[in-house]
Amino acid sequence: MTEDYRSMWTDLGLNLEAHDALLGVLGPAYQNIYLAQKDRPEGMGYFDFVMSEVHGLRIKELLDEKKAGRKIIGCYCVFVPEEIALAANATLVGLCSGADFATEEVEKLLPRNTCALIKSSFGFKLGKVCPYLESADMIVGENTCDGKKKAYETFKGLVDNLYVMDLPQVKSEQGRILLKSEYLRFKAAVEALTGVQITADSLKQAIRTVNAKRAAVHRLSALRKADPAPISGLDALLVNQVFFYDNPARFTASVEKICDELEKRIVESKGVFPKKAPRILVSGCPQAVPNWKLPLIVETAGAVIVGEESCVGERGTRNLTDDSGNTIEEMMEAIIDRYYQVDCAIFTPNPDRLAHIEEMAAAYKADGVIHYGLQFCQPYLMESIPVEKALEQKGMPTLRIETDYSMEDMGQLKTRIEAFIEQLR
Ligand code: BJ8
Repeated sequence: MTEDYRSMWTDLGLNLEAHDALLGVLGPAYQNIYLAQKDRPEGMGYFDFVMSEVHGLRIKELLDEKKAGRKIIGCYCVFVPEEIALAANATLVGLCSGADFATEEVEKLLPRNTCALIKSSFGFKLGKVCPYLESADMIVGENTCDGKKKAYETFKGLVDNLYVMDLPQVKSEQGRILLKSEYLRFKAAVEALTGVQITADSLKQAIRTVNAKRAAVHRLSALRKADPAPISGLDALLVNQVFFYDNPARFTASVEKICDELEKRIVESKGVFPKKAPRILVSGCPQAVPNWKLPLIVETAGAVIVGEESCVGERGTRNLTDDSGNTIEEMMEAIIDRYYQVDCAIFTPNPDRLAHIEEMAAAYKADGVIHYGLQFCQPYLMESIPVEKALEQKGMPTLRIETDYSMEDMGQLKTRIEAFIEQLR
C-alpha cells in the first residue's frame, strides 16, 4: 500500500489484528496467483494496483466522498440498481466476499450448512475486517435465495443500517409489478438517505455511466472469443470483480485501455495460452474477491477460461439500460426492464439461463463447461443437473463441481478438473 492506513481502519472500527491477518493471507495469495502469471496485458497493472489498495486508497477515496457529503451504499446482489444510487449522488459498492473468516463465530449464528458466500458476509462483519461494510451508510440485503433472506433477519441485529429489498421469484406480470414497486421504494429510500431528489437529467447521466461500464466489459468479453485467448480467465475475473467497487468512470477507462491492448495482441496472434488450448466456460454461483480457486486450477492445468456465466461476469453485466427516455418514469421502466432479464437461479422456472449458457458456449467457442456450485446453494445446485443433462445432450462436455471457499478440496478438484481437461484435448 502506498500509505499507512491504520488510523483510518481504527476510525472505521476494524479489528486491526484480525485485519492484519486477513491482509497477510490475501497479499501473498495475490502474488502467487496473479503476479506469477506470464504474458499478462500491461493494462492489468492498474488492476494489480487496485488490488494492492483495495483496503487502502479506495477506502480513503470513499471516505473523502463521504466527507464531501456523498453517501455510500453497500449491496450483495446485482439486482440492486447502481443507476438509482448514482442518480442520487451516492456510490454503490459490492460487499460479497469470497473468503472464510471468523467461521466459529459465524456458526453460532448460522447453520453449518449455509453457503460460503453468506457465511463469509457474516464473518467479515463479525470479524470486523471489511472497511467497505463499515463505510456504508446503507446496506442493501435482497430477498433472493432462502439462505440470504433468512440470514438478513439475523444480520439486522449486527448492523443498524440494513435495508431489505424484496424481489420476485417468478417472471410473471405480478413479478414485474413487485420489482417495479421495490425499485420505486428503493429510489425513495436512497433519496431520503442522500437528501437528493433524483431528476430526469441525473437519472439519464447515471444510466449512461453504468452503461459505459457494462459496455467496456462487453468489449473485453468479445475479445476473449479469439484463439489464442489474449487474456487469462484469472485476469478477466479480476476485472469483473473490480467492477463492483471501483470508481465507475476510472474503471471504464481502464477496461477500454486493456481492450486496446488486446486488440493488438489478437492482430499479432499473441495469446496467454497456446492456440487450441482447451477453452472452458464457467457457469454458476458468483465468485467474489478473493475467490480465485477454480480459475487457478483450470489455468494451471493448461486450459483457458473464456467466459463466466455468473453474476461476477456476464449474468451480472449482460444488457444495457435503454437511455432514450425523457422522464423519470420512462427511465425507471427501462431500468426495471433491464434488471428483469437477470436470470438468477432463484427464479422458477428459469429457462433463460440455460439458453444463455448455450449461447455463451457457442459464442466463446468453449470446448467444455464447468458448472461451479457452492455447497448448500440450493438454487444453483438444483439447476446444475438439468443444465449438465441439456449440455451433454448437445455434445458439450460438462463437469459439475460443488465446493466452498476453503482450500481443503484443492487436491480433489485438481484431479477431477485435470481429467476433464484431458478429455477435451
Ligand atoms: S442475482 S446469483 S448476486 S442472488 S450462492 S447466497 S444463491 S445460496 S448469490 Fe446471487 Fe443476486 Fe442471484 Fe446473482 Fe444464495 Fe446460492 Fe449462496 Fe448465492
